[in-house]
Amino acid sequence: MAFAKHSGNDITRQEKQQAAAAALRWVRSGMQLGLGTGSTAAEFITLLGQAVRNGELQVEAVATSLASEKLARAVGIPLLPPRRGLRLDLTIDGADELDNQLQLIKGGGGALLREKVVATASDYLLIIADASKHVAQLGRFPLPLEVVPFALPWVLDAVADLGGAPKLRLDKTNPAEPARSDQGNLLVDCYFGALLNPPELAQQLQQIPGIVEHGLFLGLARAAVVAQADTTLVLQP
Ligand code: ABF
Repeated sequence: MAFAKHSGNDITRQEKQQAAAAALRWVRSGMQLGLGTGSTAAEFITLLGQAVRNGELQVEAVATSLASEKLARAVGIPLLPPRRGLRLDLTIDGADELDNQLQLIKGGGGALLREKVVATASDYLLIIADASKHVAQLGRFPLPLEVVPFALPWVLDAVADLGGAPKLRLDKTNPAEPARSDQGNLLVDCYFGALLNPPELAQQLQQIPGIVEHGLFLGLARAAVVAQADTTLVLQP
């Protein structure tokens, strides 16, 4: 009997779906939700849409990217516009890396600015991830920055001075052009290596004018569901 050879991608896809399904159990009708960005968050949005369409859940949501907004509309999730005083009960989002203290690197999908705005407006940020995202120490994944175009040369100098080996992210479909965030800003990926002191690095980056946002999410996530093989690990610092 020939056994289907599971490729790494199949397993990762299964783990993403597993984490997304686990996160759905945290949602209650009446909640105002934040919807994350990336492939794991997309799995969650799709599952949530099914629950909304079949009447299991009544929720409203704010999306963290135009892509997630488009998907949410397509699957029937009612969307909320940002407004003063709006607090979200729960935001479910992915991450590029997460450690045991729930310090995160995010922004590989280019949505770090809206993700951090929505995470900060949320009472509870739940991260969903496949096993490959869970690391002992942040830094294997390059740290994304959102940068105002005018400031780019000076930001590249300042990040290089910090030891960050900055690289301007190019558009995936047209590499002759730089990638753009939903806000039209540029994205820079910084190779610092292992991050020995994420809070200190966050402080240093926040001093550089022209950096709109960085991808270190510290003290924002309350829990994470990490799917590994056929189990889900719930991390709560
Ligand atoms: C998003 O989730 C981004 O911050 C991050 O890059 C991405 C991870 O994407 P995926 O779930 O596709 O691995 O929040």
